[in-house]
Amino acid sequence: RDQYHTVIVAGGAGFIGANFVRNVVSTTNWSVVVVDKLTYAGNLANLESLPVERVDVVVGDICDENLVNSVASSADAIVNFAAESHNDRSLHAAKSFLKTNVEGTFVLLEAARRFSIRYHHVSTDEVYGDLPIDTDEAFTLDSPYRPSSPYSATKAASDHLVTAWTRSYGVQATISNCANNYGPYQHVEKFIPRQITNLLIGTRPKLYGAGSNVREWLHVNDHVSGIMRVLEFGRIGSSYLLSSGIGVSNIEVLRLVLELMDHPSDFFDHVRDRPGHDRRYALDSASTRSDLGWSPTYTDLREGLCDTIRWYSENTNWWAAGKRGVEEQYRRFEG
Ligand code: NAD
Ligand code: TDX
Repeated sequence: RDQYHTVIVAGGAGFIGANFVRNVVSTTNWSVVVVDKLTYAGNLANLESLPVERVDVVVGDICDENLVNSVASSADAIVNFAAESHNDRSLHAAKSFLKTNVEGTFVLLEAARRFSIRYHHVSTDEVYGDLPIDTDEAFTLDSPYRPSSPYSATKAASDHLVTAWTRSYGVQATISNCANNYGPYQHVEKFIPRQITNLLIGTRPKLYGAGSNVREWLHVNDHVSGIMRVLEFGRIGSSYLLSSGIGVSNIEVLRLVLELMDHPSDFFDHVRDRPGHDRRYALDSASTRSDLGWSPTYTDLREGLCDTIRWYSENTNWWAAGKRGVEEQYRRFEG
């Protein structure tokens, strides 16, 4: 951990980035420079009550070379969480996904190259595409990249840039590909917080199609601890798969949320399915676990969901203002 003094956290005002910054402040003595454009998904409230002498916030775009170079010149590392992250949005307006996810990664890599600093790229299991529902197969580091959505195609492209910049220019980079996250500060457009907050305002949850699609759920704290391990012990040029082994269908997740929030198990609506909807994600994280000595602390989805439901119940001010706009947008998406 002593290898870093000042770390740039791109996208540090978003869901996972903000949880990462909080972890850095409480477990290291690094200084953090958050670079965040504050899109609809970025929220300074996510960084509230952190010590100003440890966390500097620069509001700006990772595609802005001058800005990135000016912060990178006095940093030891860049950890990149900045992205357009929502599949449904990417199906309606992909351009900002190309811009931020691909061009933004290029700009950060060029800065890492110019100033010879460490770069860590936060990516997703979705780069591998999907798996059949009725198998127990899981993706490994040898699985081919086969992204299906505009979002995942741009994440795959950005991973390839990282690999190429390491090989061609010797950039000191690593990648982590993580399963679906849940936990505090997740935007209410995403599946779990959308349904929790629907129930808190008395609206019926919305399930795409039959709800048989399977996601592997990792608590955000465990994602953050995995990235910390990669920063500390990761081998340059390597990718790491971060996952929980907790693969659950959407309808099962929803039934658990309904049960934990004291609603009948049929209190939800089936809505139009997502076009091209990936069937199942699963990662084999055995090599990451043994190489980095990492494992998730949340091994029970019920416990993680209980904590998450409590957080959204106790922090209505954090999400209430944005909820109506998100649901209006979904009504347009869902036709
Ligand atoms: P998020 O949408 O909650 O946050 C993204 C942040 O990036 C926001 O603060 C936003 O303002 C910022 N941002 C967007 N465009 C920017 C730009 N051009 N310049 C600077 N900042 C910009 O996303 P998240 O869920 O926290 O995801 C973070 C990263 O983790 C993404 O790269 C995503 O692909 C990856 N990931 C997410 C999950 C998940 O389940 N949420 C799983 C695996 C990987
Ligand atoms: O209202 C909903 N109803 C529903 O059934 C929403 C918002 C989603 N769903 C389904 C679609 C997916 O099968 O729930 C599942 C999870 O949906 P999202 O929360 O949109 O996540 P997903 O598309 O799986 O992608 C997430 O994990 C991988 C993150 O958003 C990505 O950033 C990450 O790369």
